[in-house]
Amino acid sequence: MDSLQSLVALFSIHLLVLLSYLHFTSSNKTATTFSLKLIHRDSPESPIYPGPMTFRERVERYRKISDSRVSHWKQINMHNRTEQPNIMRPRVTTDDGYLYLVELEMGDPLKTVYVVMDTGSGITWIQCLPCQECSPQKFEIYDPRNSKTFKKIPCNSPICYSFKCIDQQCMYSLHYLGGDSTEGYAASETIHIKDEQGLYTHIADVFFGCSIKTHIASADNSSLETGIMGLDTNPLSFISQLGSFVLRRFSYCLVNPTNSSTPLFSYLKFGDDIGFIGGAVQKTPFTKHPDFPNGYFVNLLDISVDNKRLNFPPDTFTFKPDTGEGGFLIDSGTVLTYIQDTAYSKLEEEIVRYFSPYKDLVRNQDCSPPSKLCYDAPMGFPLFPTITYHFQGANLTIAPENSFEVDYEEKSFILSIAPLPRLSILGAYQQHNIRSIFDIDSNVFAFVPDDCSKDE
Ligand SMILES: *[C@@H]1O[C@H](CO)[C@@H](O)[C@H](O)[C@H]1NC(C)=O
Ligand SMILES: *[C@@H]1O[C@H](CO)[C@@H](O)[C@H](O)[C@H]1NC(C)=O
Ligand SMILES: *[C@@H]1O[C@H](CO)[C@@H](O)[C@H](O)[C@H]1NC(C)=O
Ligand SMILES: *[C@@H]1O[C@H](CO)[C@@H](O)[C@H](O)[C@H]1NC(C)=O
Ligand SMILES: CC(=O)N[C@H]1CO[C@H](CO)[C@@H](O)[C@@H]1O
Repeated sequence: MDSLQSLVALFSIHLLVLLSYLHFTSSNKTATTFSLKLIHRDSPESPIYPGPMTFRERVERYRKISDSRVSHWKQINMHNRTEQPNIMRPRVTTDDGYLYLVELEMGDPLKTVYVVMDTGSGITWIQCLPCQECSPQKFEIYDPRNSKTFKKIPCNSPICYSFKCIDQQCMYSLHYLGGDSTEGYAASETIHIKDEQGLYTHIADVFFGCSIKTHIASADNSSLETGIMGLDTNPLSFISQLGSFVLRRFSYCLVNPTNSSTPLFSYLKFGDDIGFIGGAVQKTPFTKHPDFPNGYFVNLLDISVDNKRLNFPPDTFTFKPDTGEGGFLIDSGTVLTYIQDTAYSKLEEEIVRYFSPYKDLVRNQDCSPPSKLCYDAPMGFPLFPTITYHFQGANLTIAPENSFEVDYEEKSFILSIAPLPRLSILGAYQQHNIRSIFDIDSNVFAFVPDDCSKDE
């Protein structure tokens, strides 16, 4: 990690140089604000829409995704790694991977690409033609030879300080934990962002990785993303590049994909476009995790079930350098919430205690993994508890439908929280219908309940 940290320091020094490299052109709209359409991968709007699914099929799919995504966390001891990935991130997968796609228009002539929104990684990349080794993808691979605004990053550019110069070409290479990887040219393109009136803001020279060698173990022809939009605090991430133009602030509101009556898209918003400054917004500072210096960690102090505090010792979730344990990550790319196993059992016990008076509930030992707690319940059982995360200076109360996945057909429900060694992660399922705001300059994570299906 030392080398990664010094890399970050190096990046920071060159950040000002980097920012002056970007320029916005827009005469009709201020460039300090914009939104991109955010589409759930299973939405009819999604280019990889798998077709209609029953509630059970959806839930099973999310569990499969979630479990494989974090399975890599379980295998590693942060302080005794044999793998040396430069990204501490579960694998980049297709089916086993991410959930929310960002629709991005780029190049001249303009092309639409879909990238996965990932608050847990930094560098944005897409596959480019001609590939040496392309991973199969359902829609057209980006061909930079057809774009007038595509540029390769020269080796003497500050951006290239962190990459390698090979045959006078600036080449990036990212190795994800779990073995997946992407390699290619460091490049830049013009990104076009359309507002509701159809007017475009053009952002020239946005750095991205143009992958010509993509290795994704589980890729197949049917369920395919082109790449990743990295939104962590790495100085080369999408949000860091837009930097002061958008006040280094972005926000999303995740629609609940299990509720098929809602339109399954919302917006990834930057800068002023975040809009509301309501009184109910709560804020907690980001904290640092030395193993993930660019990740969005917050300080979790305690958890309540049905407003009853579990009274965890105050340092339960803080990072402990001696053991490498602790930390609470806000992540858009993991489905379920994971609570470090030492604390998970106490949480589960309290939820079991909450349900114990209801004699018509039957605990089912055969839960869909990775969940450990599920019940058979009579039709219409209405009495689910809220779960509250008590952060430093803020309480995030999760509505019951985001903590318990209820299957009305099967008359059963499952807890959307599972145990994990070492680390805790707030996953996408518990973030449904919450506007989450990442304000890097102010160093705060802010949130407020919202109806994401009404996002505009
Ligand atoms: C580190 O990992 C290696 C190989 O997996 C193992 O042999 C060694 O005992 C481990 N060391 C510690 C301190 O856990
Ligand atoms: C994927 O598509 C390629 C080219 O269209 C084809 O050759 C290959 O057989 C397909 N693979 C599967 C698993 O369908
Ligand atoms: C589905 O969404 C609609 C509209 O937001 C809401 O009224 C309804 O309660 C939701 N249903 C479930 C099962 O969450
Ligand atoms: C969070 O909830 C606790 C009660 O469990 C309360 O004492 C505290 O004031 C709340 N904090 C905020 C910032 O609302
Ligand atoms: C760059 C651009 O789109 N400029 C337009 C701004 O709006 C005026 C009037 O609506 C147009 O005439 C410009 O072409």
